[in-house]
Amino acid sequence: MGALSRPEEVAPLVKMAAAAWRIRRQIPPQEHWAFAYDMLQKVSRSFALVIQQLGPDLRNAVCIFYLVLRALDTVEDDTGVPTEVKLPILQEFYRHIYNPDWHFSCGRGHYRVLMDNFRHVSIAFLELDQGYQNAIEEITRRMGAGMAIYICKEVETVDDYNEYCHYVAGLVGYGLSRLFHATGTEDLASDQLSNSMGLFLQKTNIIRDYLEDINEIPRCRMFWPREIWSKYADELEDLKYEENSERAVQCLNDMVTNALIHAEDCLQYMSALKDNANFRFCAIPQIMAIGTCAQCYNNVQVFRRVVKMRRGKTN
Ligand code: D9A
Repeated sequence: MGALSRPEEVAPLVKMAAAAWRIRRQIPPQEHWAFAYDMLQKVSRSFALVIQQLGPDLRNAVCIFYLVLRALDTVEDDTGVPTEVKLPILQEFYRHIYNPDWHFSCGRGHYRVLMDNFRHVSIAFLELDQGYQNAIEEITRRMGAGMAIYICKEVETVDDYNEYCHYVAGLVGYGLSRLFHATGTEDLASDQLSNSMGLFLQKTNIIRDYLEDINEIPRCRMFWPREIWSKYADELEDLKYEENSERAVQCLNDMVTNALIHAEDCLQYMSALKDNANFRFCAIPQIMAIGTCAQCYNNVQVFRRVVKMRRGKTN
């Protein structure tokens, strides 16, 4: 319905459907791979299609990397898990991925299905080449340790904000750069540029999700750094009230400007990529993010309803 009222978005949507169909035939036949790709599609919508366009070895490694990260996220996010239970799971997650007998039930919906059937992800992980396994292990270890720090700590300063985003997203950039390099198609990107790829995406999500996060019950954590919002309001919640619209938009613009600091690094990262499939894989989320930044800038609606890019508009 949404797309039909916008004829220019129909062709991209049909292309996406055709791509989805072609790709379904390239998945390894075993049960654990079927589970992995099915899960990927359920938890990541359009991004699953982009992953599946990668070359065969890299695609399997990225699929498992993505699911491992989602599982780690699910543990981090589940406010029903007591901190003393959560911390050791986050810190030791990089060991659990080697053990198909390990499991921990948490999260909701598809995420709970992922956690309850995590053995399939482990079995698939153990089939990856050593170089891929090492990269995924190291990133999972560092991310789990970083998440554990921020379970107990709030994002106060802009430095904290950069550090938190480094743990949950910049490290993903490091990991992917290592996977690309292990495949043999790319030079190893610098840590600085890889980090920026994650920070730009993560900061954009944090900006867009203000309302969703502030209205969450029980409200767990907010990621807008105090050092920025305190210039405009006494409490972060105050930004959502209509009487504070002007200051709210100023604060929003400050946040978007902060995110855009990383855009130049992202362009430099992407311009060094040699393989076209890798380029598309990196560029599509970046295009979504820059589009989201453009949509959010100076837009008070961020504080009223959830601002999302429509799918047909992204292709
Ligand atoms: C990514 Cl393996 C992510 N994150 C994303 C998706 O893109 C990055 C999580 C795991 C992996 C990759 C991504 C893609 C390409 C290159 C990258 C990269 O670095 C070189 O990561 C930095 O958002 C999550 C983090 C930002 C935390 C890293 C894109 C994605 N899009 C969603 C859309 C949405 O609104 O969430 O997942 C989707 O299509 O479902």
